[in-house]
Amino acid sequence: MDKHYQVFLDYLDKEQKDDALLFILQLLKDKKIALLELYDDYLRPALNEFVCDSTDEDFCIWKEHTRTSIVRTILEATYPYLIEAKKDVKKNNKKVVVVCPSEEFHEVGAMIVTNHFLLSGFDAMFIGANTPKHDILAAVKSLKPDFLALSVTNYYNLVITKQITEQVKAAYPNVKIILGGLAFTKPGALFNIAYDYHLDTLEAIKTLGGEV
Ligand code: B12
Repeated sequence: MDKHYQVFLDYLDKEQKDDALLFILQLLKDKKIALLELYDDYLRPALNEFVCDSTDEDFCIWKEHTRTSIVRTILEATYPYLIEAKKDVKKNNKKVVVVCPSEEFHEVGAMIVTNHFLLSGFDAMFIGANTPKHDILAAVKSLKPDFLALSVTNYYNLVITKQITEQVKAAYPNVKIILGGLAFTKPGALFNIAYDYHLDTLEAIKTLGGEV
């Protein structure tokens, strides 16, 4: 394991929010890591590979919540680096709206994916977690994006996802639908859903950014 990542994990394990944030800011300032490395090699595994070694479920839950909150702070606090990085990105003049449907509270993946879209040349906007169908349709109506990207983690949110995609396709047939997130890794998850792209790697966003 990378030595910097190990230091970062130690801070997270002890819920040392200030140390974790300052450490990451220093790594970025010293160019020891790049922004995409931060997202993919630090923040994502810190959450997805989190193992709680206690048998006390309540203890594990608050630890997971605190860790998520620290990761969110780091994502927001490093946004100025994204603004800088975007200056060197060739724009493709395509707009993408990223959103999580109602009841989908897992938002860190969607936030990171939005930043990947931005760094791949898209004009990208994250609307939020737990967004009702009506509000997603209203956003599509007024923002007129080229793409609607839905981030879904929980399998039980596939039902509402199907409804959203059908209504978007019926009302705005030119809007291309991108699906991504853990829920779509379940076999058969994409069956019967109206979509244009299912992207399962972040590299695929970059490829799409160059093609459209
Ligand atoms: C943090 C977390 C939470 C937090 C979320 C807080 C927040 N503000 O986001 C809280 C505490 C709220 C939470 C709640 C729950 N959680 Co939870 N949670 C997690 C955890 C630990 C990390 C998720 C995360 O943020 N990962 C980091 C991001 C960066 O990774 P990612 O989401 O995978 O996203 C990447 C890719 O999937 C992809 N991607 C994602 N979206 C998109 C979209 C597009 C368009 C594209 C191209 C790509 C893409 O790119 C991303 C970046 O690399 C996972 C563990 C795990 N192994 O996934 C469980 C996990 C996702 N949770 C789970 C469960 C069951 C729940 C609860 C039901 C628990 C409960 N009993 O209360 C609730 C449900 C809440 C709800 N209604 O949504 C299960 C889901 C199982 C399933 N698929 O159904 C997991 C897998 C835990 C487990 N092993 O059982 N959770």
